[in-house]
Amino acid sequence: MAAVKLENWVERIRDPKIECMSSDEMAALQSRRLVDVVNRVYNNVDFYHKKMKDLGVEPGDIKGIEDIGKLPFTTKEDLRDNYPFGLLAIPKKDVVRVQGTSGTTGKLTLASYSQKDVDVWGECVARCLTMAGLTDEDIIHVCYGYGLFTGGMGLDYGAKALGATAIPMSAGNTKRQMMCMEDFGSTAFACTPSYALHLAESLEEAGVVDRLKLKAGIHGAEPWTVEMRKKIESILNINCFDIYGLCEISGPGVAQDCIHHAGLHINVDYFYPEVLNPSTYEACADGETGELVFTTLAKEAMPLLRYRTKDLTSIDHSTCACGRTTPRISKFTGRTDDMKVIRGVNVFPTQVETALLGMGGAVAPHYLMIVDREDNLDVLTVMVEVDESMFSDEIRKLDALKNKIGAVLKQALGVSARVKLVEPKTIQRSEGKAVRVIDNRNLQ
Ligand code: DLL
Repeated sequence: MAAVKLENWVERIRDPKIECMSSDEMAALQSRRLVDVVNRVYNNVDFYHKKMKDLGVEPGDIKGIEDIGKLPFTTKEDLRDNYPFGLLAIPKKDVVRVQGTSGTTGKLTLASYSQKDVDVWGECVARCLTMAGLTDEDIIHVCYGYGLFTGGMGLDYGAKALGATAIPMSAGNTKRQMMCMEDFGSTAFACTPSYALHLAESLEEAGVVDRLKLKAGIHGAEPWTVEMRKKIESILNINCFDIYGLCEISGPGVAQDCIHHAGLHINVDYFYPEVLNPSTYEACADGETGELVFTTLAKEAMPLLRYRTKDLTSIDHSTCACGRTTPRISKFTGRTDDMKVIRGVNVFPTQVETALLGMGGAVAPHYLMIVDREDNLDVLTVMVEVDESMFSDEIRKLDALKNKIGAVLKQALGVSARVKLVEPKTIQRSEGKAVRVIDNRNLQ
């Protein structure tokens, strides 16, 4: 089945009353919800009661969304300090589910949900699936992990709310994924973009792409580039969408891009976004990059005020070509803690991805960055997979390719990198979030 490209796209909006609401009406809704959530956390969560007292803020000081800047921030460390149930705003018996993330840094972060929280989560994901053109007739192959990680359950709840069929594959066993995808006639699949690429290449290698009914891919949980999206789309002849979320705030479905791919629409009736300058905490203007901060407006079990995500993005409040008025955040370049400072230059793995994919097929978009310190100097090595045919080439040609990649990376990153060419499939494929950087400097 051919992908439905922009020119014959039928726009479906699950909840136009909300997703196309005027900014005044939305601000009024957010204000009502903010006043309510502030009262609930002040009265039920010792941590917030104390934080607000310390700042000299009373619930009565918060009259609407314009007062959000008076509220305290919440950090991942605060969640760890109150692990596992210290931030509950409801009796523990009313918690119906917990989800968590181990993340790349430190201990597990746990989030609790009431039944209403689970329903809202499913609704938000259903809005995203609708944004991707899916309906109750679709068969959604979920190869995100089921378990504490929110990917599997989140997509499952979304498919359920939409009335679509969910296939709970969970992660791993690529051969079985391929068989079920073909046999069950899956029309969409959901997994991390790195695994999507691996699965797409495996399907292509097996020569089964033409027998599939796939039309959409729902990918997120890690940063990925436009070039990577186009690569997966072209192998499978589908449309792919970028879904964002984090377990502290709900899970996948906090935001997603529409067919115009002009930023990710945030479900702002439930999650109030601020993009702040990470050093001054001043609000960034539209288009300016800063740290994304969320306040949950309707969560019952574990509401969070001004949660610092450490994710870097910019915001756009203009109405999108799709008709939605919900503000859009730009595709993520990474987290503040993904960024590596190499010889004083800020480097994100997504820059390497863009550079490699821009080389027109000479190299595969599978890469690993290794940062070492030699003689007090940072050294960046980028391992890059080359095509099988290239590998059998003469050394002279390989050297030329290596030099070319080196030059492209230097241009893209602003810092030189050693390039190590490796054979196809040498770099470990991930079934979940890909590990793109190994920083050995922290061990020395
Ligand atoms: O990754 C939730 C999720 C599952 C999102 C499935 C999308 C699909 P956590 O494990 O708590 O939750 O990790 C959250 O992952 O703060 C971002 O740094 C990163 N992240 C999530 N989605 C995207 C995305 C899930 N689309 C952390 N692009 C977040 C870039 C993303 N980074």
